[in-house]
Amino acid sequence: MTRLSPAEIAERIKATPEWSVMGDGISRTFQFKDFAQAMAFVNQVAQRAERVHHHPDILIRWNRVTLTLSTHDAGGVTEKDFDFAGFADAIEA
Ligand code: H2B
Repeated sequence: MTRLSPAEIAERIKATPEWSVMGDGISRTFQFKDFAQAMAFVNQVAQRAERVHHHPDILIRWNRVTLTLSTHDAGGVTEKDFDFAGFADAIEA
């Protein structure tokens, strides 16, 4: 999996407008009703991460969950990260 260039990321992120570039990755903060809802989301993210062997950084702060996605093996953002972002957007909805 090859790392996307900054121009490719800028183009690709238009399809996932809630996400922004953060260092070597892409990041989004999701907000929920309460901690239990936030954890239910995190558990779905964790199951997917194990299934696809792609693991976001996860910051949980009561009803907010920040996911940061990058592909360590590639040293930056790849299509895998955008795939995962799309999945997270879909389960949040
Ligand atoms: N997660 C993320 N975010 N990036 C990776 O490059 C990565 C991973 N590599 N999870 C996976 C595990 C790799 O180490 C295994 C062997 O597939």
